[in-house]
Amino acid sequence: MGSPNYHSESNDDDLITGAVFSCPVMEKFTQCDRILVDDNVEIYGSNLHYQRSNKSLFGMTMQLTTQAIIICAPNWVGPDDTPEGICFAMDREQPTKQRVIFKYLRETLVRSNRPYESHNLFGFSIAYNHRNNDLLFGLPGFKDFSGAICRFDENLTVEKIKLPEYRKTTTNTYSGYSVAFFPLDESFDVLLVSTPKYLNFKGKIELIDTNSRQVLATFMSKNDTMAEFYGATMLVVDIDGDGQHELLVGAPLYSISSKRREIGRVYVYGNIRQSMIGTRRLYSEQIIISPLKAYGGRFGANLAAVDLNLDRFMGNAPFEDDTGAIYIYYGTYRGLDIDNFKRITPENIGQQNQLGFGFNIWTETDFDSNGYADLVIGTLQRSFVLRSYPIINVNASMIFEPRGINFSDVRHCSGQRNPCFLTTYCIDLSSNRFQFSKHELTFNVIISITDRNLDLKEERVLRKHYNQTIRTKSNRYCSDKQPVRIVLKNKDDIFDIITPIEVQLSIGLQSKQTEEFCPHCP
Ligand SMILES: [Ca+2]
Ligand SMILES: [Ca+2]
Repeated sequence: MGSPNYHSESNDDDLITGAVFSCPVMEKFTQCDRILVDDNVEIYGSNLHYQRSNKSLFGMTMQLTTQAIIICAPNWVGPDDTPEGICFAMDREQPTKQRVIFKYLRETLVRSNRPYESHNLFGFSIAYNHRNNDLLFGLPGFKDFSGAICRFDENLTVEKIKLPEYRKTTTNTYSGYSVAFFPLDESFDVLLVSTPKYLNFKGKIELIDTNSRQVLATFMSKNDTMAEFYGATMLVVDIDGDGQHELLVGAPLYSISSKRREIGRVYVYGNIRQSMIGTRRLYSEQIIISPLKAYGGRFGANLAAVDLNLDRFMGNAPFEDDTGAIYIYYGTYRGLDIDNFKRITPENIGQQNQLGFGFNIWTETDFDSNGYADLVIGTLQRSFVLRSYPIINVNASMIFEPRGINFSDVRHCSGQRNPCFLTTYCIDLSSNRFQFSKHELTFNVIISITDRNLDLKEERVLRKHYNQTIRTKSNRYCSDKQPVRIVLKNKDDIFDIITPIEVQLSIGLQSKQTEEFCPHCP
């Protein structure tokens, strides 16, 4: 866990050093160990010795590689008082066993005929390529904040990647604010770099071929707004599972009016590979606007992918309603399902007074080894681990007997004089991982008759709701042995007997048993 504004009270020199903690999530009592970085270690490739600096933002960015944990302090100030940034490669298994401290070599630049050292902000963003063991770093402060990117291979050999020069002034455009690798095919990766303040905050993202140094594609924000900080975040993920990756881009400062400022939106691009052949723009673009449109919510300030239902998926997190919320969208073979999402707020997990829930998300660890990656959700003060369980798809059907209501026919009504009808419902369950025969599920089933007249205090036709708890170890449950009798009011008590009735079946999984729920899945 990174804590970039950590202020150690035992500090002699009273610095905001930042800190990173290693926390055993599955232990009963969580005691986190601080990963300390020794001063005076030689910085790789230089004869300088590392000294910590105030407000270095140590722990702001972290990246796991095959062998190491990379932790960066992008605002670290070196000997010439410029925030150049520095990174640390720790052993993945033993983080306290420090390996290498490295940074981008300082470059002396010239402004108004005077030389100055560039504010690199090295390590502000990181991406990792598993196939080549390459690390990509953003340096958005380089050269008067025009920004730069560089790549390190596993031997820490640096390659500066030249970004295209723009004709207009490029200072303060922040190229490298976010970086990513994009797998073009099975063996070839290209780079994505965002420039969120390009053209006065309009923002753009470039897809760059590192061999030919060519820009293969450019993505830009829509013309309907200014300063939405397009490219603050990027996510490369195969949403529809066709083997080709899609790109998601966060624009968290998107505003629609002065009352709905900084609500945020996310762009989803598909068909990227095809659009690079020829000159025509062929990629598809879809936009998800912050569902709540809450002032200052900053939807899209963070993006993460997790295969929760083992069926392609993406999660997404903003600052919303003061406390924040995360949104989970499901990927289907037809693309992202924009309409059906899950919103999780601190209140949903019994936590009040949190600030910035979703400020950060980690989705790469399955802590309880149940086959499902769990979510670590950061706030401004704490982190929460949300355990993931197998997703069960529910399909329900109902049949009615008789098909129409005859008020004078009370044959099925068990001696009562009220009109009634019988219904049989079936619930079909399916899941990629859940073994129905091994674990009992408890459902609460409610049958009600919805009434569209919301002003009405009492039910129009129904005498009482039907409510039942079902326990099953099967993937199908039917009430056919015991059809449900729905008893209606007497005809004289129903003021509207013409409007057809709608019967609603709601099925809720009882969550009381979460501890036992699929303990050894799969
Ligand atoms: Ca795809
Ligand atoms: Ca898990």
